[in-house]
Amino acid sequence: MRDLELRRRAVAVLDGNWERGHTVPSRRLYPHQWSWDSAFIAIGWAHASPGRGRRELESLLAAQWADGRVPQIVFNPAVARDAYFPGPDFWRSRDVPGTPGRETSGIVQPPVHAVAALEVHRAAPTLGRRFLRRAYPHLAAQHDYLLRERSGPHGLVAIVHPWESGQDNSPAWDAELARVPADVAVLAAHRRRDLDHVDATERPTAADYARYVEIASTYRDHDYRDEPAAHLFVAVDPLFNALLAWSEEALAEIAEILGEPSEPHRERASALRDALLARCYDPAAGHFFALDHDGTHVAEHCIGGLAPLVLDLPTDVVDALVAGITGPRFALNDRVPLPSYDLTGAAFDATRYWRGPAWINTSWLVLRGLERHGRHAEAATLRAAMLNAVRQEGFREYFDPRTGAGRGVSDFSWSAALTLDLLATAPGRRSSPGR
Ligand code: 9WN
Repeated sequence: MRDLELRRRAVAVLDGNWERGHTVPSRRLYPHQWSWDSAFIAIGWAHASPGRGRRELESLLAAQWADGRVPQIVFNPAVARDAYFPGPDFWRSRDVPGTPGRETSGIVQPPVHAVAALEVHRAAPTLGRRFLRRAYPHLAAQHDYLLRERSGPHGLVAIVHPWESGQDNSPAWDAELARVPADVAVLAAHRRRDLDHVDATERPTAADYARYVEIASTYRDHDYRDEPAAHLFVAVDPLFNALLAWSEEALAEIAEILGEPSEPHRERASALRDALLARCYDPAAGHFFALDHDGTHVAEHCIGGLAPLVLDLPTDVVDALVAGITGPRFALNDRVPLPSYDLTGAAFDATRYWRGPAWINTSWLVLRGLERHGRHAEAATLRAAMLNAVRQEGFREYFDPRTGAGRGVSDFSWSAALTLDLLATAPGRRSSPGR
């Protein structure tokens, strides 16, 4: 399939998923607005309709809570209340003071929105400046919330639910999750709607779901206050922190465009990068590991541990990460994007969600990192793999990391959106924040 036809199909997917002001990740499985999806989707819209890219981010930011958190899900009132589980009746955001008019979930997702806002601006700078002026205080408040309420003694921001990582059932969370009681009877009161759309072997297990529900309802029962008793799960995700640092770099550029002070953002970006290197990087393994609630390394090689490549890093660290990408664990090739988890790892599962399958968004982040560090040969190979996967299988949610077979839902928005970005930008010619 030629590039032009692939582009046409990608735009058609986004068009089909556009829902008056936002884009659903998937019509069937995810019929509302999701936080980090919207950031990736806006990056895609920047190449097809910058106006929609702006609206995508603005509709998400309009659902920001008074404390600054940008919620993981903004529920569409026009969609049946039980179309997705957990839905608005589970999260009960209306019961919490300081929440917006729209119903939302009470947790967050990786903060890559300032990067997206900058890219949307660059696509149409004249109108984009007014957009940046409106978005900037929201994006700054989003980061302030995370740094104020979620940062720990390690200088990194914690996630309090696996869903906050966006890599829901990654083996990085197994040990921390095992501390939460898995009472599958909890699920009897609810109906998992995901299993209506996707084979159970591709989704998290019932035990994992029971724990997800337990963690979320405990947080809800504390009115989503970030106090120790509200959190049954606490972990540090290198991807989440790398994206926060990258977004701080983007905020610095946005501040410069608007004539605001940029130095505080650059300082925060450097402090996060230094803390990632000090606390998550393991020189012997050549990988960034997640931390458990005690700040101990979780020695699992997950794709999130490659995400700090989007930041400035010492050359020896970049060399080690690239060796990991090209070695047996992540096996870079030009047919299938990067696995979400170590192909040689004990917990590897080629089919189940974030325990092996290849996802377009995480490969795209690594691609941006490789480009930042001038690793053009590896970047070109990864770009070829991503394009090959969507050409062969369509805009699937994820792919078998060994065969490339499509998994999860079809017509998945960020797979289409980031394909538009790949097609729009010649390899090695980008200007991400920090370049
Ligand atoms: C829970 C929407 C989201 C993505 C996540 C992905 C999946 C939800 C789910 O879908 O998570 O947020 O129901 O499994 O793991 O990264 O944002 O596409």
